[in-house]
Amino acid sequence: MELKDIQNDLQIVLSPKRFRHSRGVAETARHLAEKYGADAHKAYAAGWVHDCAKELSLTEMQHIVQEAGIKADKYLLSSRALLHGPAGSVLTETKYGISDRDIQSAVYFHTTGHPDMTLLEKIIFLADYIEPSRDFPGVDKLRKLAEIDLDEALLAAYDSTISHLLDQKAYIYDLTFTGRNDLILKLKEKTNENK
Ligand code: DGI
Ligand code: FE
Ligand code: FE
Repeated sequence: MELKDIQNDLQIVLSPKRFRHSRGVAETARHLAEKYGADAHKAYAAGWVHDCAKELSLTEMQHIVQEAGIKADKYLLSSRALLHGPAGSVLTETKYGISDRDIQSAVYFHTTGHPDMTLLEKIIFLADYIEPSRDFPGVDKLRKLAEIDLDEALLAAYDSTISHLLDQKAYIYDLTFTGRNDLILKLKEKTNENK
């Protein structure tokens, strides 16, 4: 499918607010890709589709991932917040015809991240957080940090998500923790190398 046709479909399946958010993620991701040396076309397309499954029911998401043979644990399978990434990555391929694995994995992991993220995965994770229609305390600081250091901004986004989940007494998925810890170790190594 051409990107224009994908956008037309998203306009139908997403609320106006979510559609605006998706455009914001696409444009922010393209900017970050140009800045940090990732493929800007892939970043733009991944940004558009990253939340394509967000407004499906949990049952629909479960069907999609099970039919695709994705191994999902009970925590992933029981949460729309966690499952819309994996379900969206399936639709990226089956509904929108995007066979690019880098784009698919950026969509798959955009909510939780994971250890050893690719540059494109980091960009989508962060763009999701800071795109122009996002409005939460601290977002401007994060936007500024994203212009200076991608990994430091990613860590701040992880920490803000985790704090928020702690405040809500929510279940925190393993990949959210292990992704954050992996990044902390890598940033410490980077600091030590520069000493
Ligand atoms: O889909 P968006 O709203 O654009 O953003 P997102 O895909 O980052 O999803 C955000 C939601 O996911 C938000 O309500 C926090 C939640 N979330 C992120 N990591 C975890 C999580 N929820 C749980 N329960 N556990 C996590 O580890
Ligand atoms: Fe999302
Ligand atoms: Fe999003």
